[in-house]
Amino acid sequence: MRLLGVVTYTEISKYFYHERASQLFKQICALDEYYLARTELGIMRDHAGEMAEVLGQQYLLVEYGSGSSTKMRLLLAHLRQPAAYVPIDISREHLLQAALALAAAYPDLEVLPVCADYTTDFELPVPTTPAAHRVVYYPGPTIGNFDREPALRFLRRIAQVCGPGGGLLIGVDLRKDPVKLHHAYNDWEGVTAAFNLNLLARINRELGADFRLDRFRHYAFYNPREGGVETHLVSLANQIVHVGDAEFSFEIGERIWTESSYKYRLDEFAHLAGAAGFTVEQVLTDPQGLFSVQYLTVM
Ligand code: AVI
Repeated sequence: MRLLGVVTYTEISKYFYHERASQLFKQICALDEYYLARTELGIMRDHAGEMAEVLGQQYLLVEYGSGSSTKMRLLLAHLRQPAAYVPIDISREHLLQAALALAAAYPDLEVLPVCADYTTDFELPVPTTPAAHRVVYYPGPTIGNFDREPALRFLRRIAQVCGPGGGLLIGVDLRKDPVKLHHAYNDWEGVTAAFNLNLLARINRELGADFRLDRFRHYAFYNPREGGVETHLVSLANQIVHVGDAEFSFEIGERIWTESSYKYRLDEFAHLAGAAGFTVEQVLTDPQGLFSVQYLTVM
């Protein structure tokens, strides 16, 4: 990424997700072209019983980026008595609302919300009922937003949180027809473009910048060598942009790389998981093999 002098893009693109962008992302998830969200939900609906089976019982269930806990509700209908549920989210208000609603719907479940950035260190609360092991739930295809090395580091970190006997239930988007990927990240209504350009609006607002949004265009493409979709913003003119006191010049056609969405082959992800200290215990996919939900256990 070439933005504010930062050359390499490593961690998950978390600066997208703020107010308007979160609304836009919800709209993306409802798009026909964006197969990911509904395919994952379909897998959860079709296989929640099997998932519940491998997770065991009396575990501390920790969800990373819990948001409104929609997928968790699907799982909870099938799970065998977790010791407690720990939703983790960076948005305090969102987190508390969802935790209260969930606690009301499941009065026997201890809900212990943690407001934190799950990519950094945080402390887990101790449940009233002792837990036999820990299960981290990381739904969605977000692991694909990490570059390879950071993905490995992040999975290693999760393996530590899980600890011995623990596991990770994770969504992983799979390699597929590049045309399908192209449409998923270039929807005809332009919602993904608005989501991407909104990053510049946020920089303007919060960092005192003067990006002109009409001088940049959303540009996403599948890179077969890297096995991922790269999302960029292309400068449509030779221009100078100010961010606070700093000045950045863009040539026409020059790009800001805003996000990567890597897609995995099953063997490739198993290799990555192995390097992070996990064994793949269960892989559930949709009938077309577009997306997977996998259960990994700590080796
Ligand atoms: C959040 N993340 C998994 C999405 C993805 O598919 O990489 C973000 C997104 N970017 C454009 N469309 C959706």
